[in-house]
Amino acid sequence: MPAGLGTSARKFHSISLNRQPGVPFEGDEDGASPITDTAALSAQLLQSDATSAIAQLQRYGKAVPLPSRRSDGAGNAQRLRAPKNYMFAHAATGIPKFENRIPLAKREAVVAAKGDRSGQSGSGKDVAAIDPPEEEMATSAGEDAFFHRTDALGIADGVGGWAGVKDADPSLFARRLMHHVSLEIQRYEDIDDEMFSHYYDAAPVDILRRAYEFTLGEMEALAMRGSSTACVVILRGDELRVANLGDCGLTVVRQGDMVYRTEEQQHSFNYPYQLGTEAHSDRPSDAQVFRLKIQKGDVIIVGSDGVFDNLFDEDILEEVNQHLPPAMRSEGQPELKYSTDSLWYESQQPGDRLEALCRNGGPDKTVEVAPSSTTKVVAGAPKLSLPQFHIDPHAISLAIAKRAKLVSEDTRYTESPFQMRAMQEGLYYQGGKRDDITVVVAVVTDLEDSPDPSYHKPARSEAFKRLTKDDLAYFKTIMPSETVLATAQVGGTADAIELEGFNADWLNKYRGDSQLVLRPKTTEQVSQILQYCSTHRIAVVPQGGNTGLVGGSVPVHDEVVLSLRNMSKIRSYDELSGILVCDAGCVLEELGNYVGERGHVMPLDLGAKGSCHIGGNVAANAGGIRFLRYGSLHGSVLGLEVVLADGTVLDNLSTLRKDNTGYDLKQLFIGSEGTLGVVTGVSVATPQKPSAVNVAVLGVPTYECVQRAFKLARKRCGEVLSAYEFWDANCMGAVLRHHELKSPLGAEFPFYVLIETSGSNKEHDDEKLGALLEELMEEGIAEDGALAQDDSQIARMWSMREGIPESLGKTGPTYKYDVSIPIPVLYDIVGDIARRLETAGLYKPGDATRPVKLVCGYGHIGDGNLHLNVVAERFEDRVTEIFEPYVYEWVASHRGSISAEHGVGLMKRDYLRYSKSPEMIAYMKRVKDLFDPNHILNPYKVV
Ligand code: FAD
Ligand code: 2HG
Ligand code: ZN
Repeated sequence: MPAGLGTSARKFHSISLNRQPGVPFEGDEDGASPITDTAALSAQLLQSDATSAIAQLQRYGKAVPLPSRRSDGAGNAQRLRAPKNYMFAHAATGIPKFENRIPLAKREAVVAAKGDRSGQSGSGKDVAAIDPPEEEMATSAGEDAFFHRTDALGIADGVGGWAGVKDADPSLFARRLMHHVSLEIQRYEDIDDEMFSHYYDAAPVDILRRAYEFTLGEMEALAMRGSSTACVVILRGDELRVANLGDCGLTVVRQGDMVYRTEEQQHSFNYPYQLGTEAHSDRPSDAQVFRLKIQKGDVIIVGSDGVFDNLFDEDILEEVNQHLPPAMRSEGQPELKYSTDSLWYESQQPGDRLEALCRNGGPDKTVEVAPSSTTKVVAGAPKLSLPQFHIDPHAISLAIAKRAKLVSEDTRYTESPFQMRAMQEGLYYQGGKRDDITVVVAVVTDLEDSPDPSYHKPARSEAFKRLTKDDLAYFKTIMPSETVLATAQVGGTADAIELEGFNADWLNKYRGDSQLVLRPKTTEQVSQILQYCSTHRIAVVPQGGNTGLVGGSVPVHDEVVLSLRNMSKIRSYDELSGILVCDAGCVLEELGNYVGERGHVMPLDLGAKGSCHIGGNVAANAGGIRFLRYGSLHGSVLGLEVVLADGTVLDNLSTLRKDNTGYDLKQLFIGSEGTLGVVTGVSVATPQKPSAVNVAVLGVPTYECVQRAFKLARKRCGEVLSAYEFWDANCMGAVLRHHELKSPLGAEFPFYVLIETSGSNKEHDDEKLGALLEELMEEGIAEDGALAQDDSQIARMWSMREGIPESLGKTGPTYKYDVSIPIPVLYDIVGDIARRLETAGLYKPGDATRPVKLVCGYGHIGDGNLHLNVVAERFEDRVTEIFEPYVYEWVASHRGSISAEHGVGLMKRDYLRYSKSPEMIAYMKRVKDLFDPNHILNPYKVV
């Protein structure tokens, strides 16, 4: 450790000080770097002794003939049975320092070139002869590049010192390097590839070498230059294999403590080891190469120096800890526990020396490691064994990247690792280091777990095109640029954080990775978008207010989000008939206010009214609290304007109440959840606003009394009864805890009921409701009751009921089952599930240490619709397994529906058979094929 830094409480990547000449240094072109000597650099480059990249390419592939899997029978078969325990749940965030700084024309040339990679070689400047595959496997964030897979991670940091050098493009170099690394890794999975039989032998340094040769060949073919640092990580079984060259880095956090991180390889200050076109003094074989034994739940962070120059290890650790479940956080203060004892090391070859493996001995410490046949025993045994957990790698990568970005932009920040090192070198430097920031995060999870443990995520369909900047360029020609939100990955300038609200759902359970959000303003734009997407097979997720509860409104992978929020005009309103024609993106509450001022009400109402769109309501066929009175949207919607997958506009915006001319196609789109077309306009009949509304809340002793009260309410007030809702004591507890509301009743009850009447004769309604309440009390069906005296009391009673989902969400991650079951047995399932969870030891009422905190039921009992909610510590398989498919089986056995009103989305796609026969599902698929033959609309959802 350099003198003077040992006293600091904060740690950072250290550097070795053995200078080697011949390669550019890591300068910072915006002048933030203390060293900028590009003239000297150019001179060095011009003199450098470059090996012919083409020659390297030609050598590649022939050099080491590998035995095929088949010819290597027994030995390999045994190897293939070796433990293959873990995989990564992975995500990445990249924030470029500047926008669009990469010379695009040059990048384009490489990407446009087509050919067969295997056995190909570049030749001179003939771009067409180089051989990138169809798709880029790596993503650029400024001059950083990265990729992430379930078994590998990689980061390259294009060296900034090339600034001002003619034909230099370090960003391109870094990206192509990572692209080829990713392709090399893929080869181990291809049974027809010779590497297949070497799956367990894969070594990142070899992968890096092969990728480097390809990259050199490409750069030479393009007559371009660049260099990059690199960190390549692969996972085999429970072993992490790392090749780290230069100033990227890797860190391992285990149960809240940082147990490992790499050292930087620097020739001298700000001058990292690097691979480059004319910088051959450093080679892949110079990389630090090591293996680590990892455990389930380990969080692996691979970052560019934009992270490690701006964040101290403690900062990173703090961010990680905030995203760990409480049981996995460090006990007490998180610690930096770098130690040879905390991990297992294995050398690649017996006798290898692994340099600077652990920080506690100082930067130059060399650790002698055991030969590969033996391993060092872990001293710090795991604190606890957690078979299941939920850690969100996306949230961690975002948090670290954002924090590094904040520091990097703060020129007055006095304590960045870069600043400390510069000062140590005797260079005055203040603040963070402005740089591209890339953070790839992997959470180690069981192979059999899905990459995101909270739900089953279907694999990305390779039938869909991955977006390129050409696609982005097209969209910008058809719609205003402010309506296009794109990240650097697809050639845009938005931060990933800006897309967060479109990628994550209301429950924070489902999360996609879209890099492009389109917010058209007109039907014509929607049509052009879809026409283009159909032609190019680009997957699209229509999105309204994103309040859906079944994972239908967010992308699963990288689908384009087509948000309707910019289409929010009322097109016409007929005050006589009450027929409203409006854009799909109108917010339900705003429509309610609009028609309310004109003496009408929307035929539907629900707790998410402040955010959800009428188009989303139609697409989801939402039910809500007025269903009892006004029925389904299948009745209220008079017409729709829908854009089909191929861009065809189906204009069926009828304002006719009666129209019996053939098939009623609009009905197909109501409840189609964005899988058949994009709703752009809605015509809906709005009923007359009732002049007399009464609301009462009752305290009820049993579920049987809830039913008896309903029966009596229909008998006594049938013609004015407009809502009958119920909820249990657990729901009430959550609402009172999280809302500023007081119960209108004097005591607590096992169940609560809300009765609403809506009519036109206040006296008559008051009288009827009053008589009903009296009777209910007299019969002992209700034990207490309160009748709202004015509109504000009415509103408060309703917000008690409507606030339940939000209150439960504040209590913890919530599993939601929305089922239709015959009313007599409707609540049985709540008790049943609670018992199952108790038997499994996961739940005990009142015991906050259990993984499940609350099991509760509420809903629209008048419609036979129960909302069974289970609030847990986190979404995890061992909890999910208790009720899936149990709930669906239970519902099917009572001939109920597994989705009363929320839809199928992603959540229930695999369970549709519990409510629909094989024949019906087959016909649903045929309808899908008819309207969307390429299946670009909301893929992976519904059917
Ligand atoms: P989104 O959530 O954005 O999308 C829902 C589905 O429709 C997705 O599959 C999406 O792809 C598709 N979609 C959206 N817009 C379009 C479009 N223009 N064209 C084609 N497809 C589109 N639901 C009920 O049924 N009853 C309730 O009482 C109820 N209460 C809720 C209370 C809360 C607090 C919350 C958060 C949700 C509630 N929901 C309820 C669930 C939800 O279905 C509704 O909020 C609403 O219908 C969704 O509308 P949205 O605009 O948010 O659509
Ligand atoms: C409601 O009725 C909604 O409040 C949401 O349909 C139900 O969150 C739920 O389970
Ligand atoms: Zn509901």
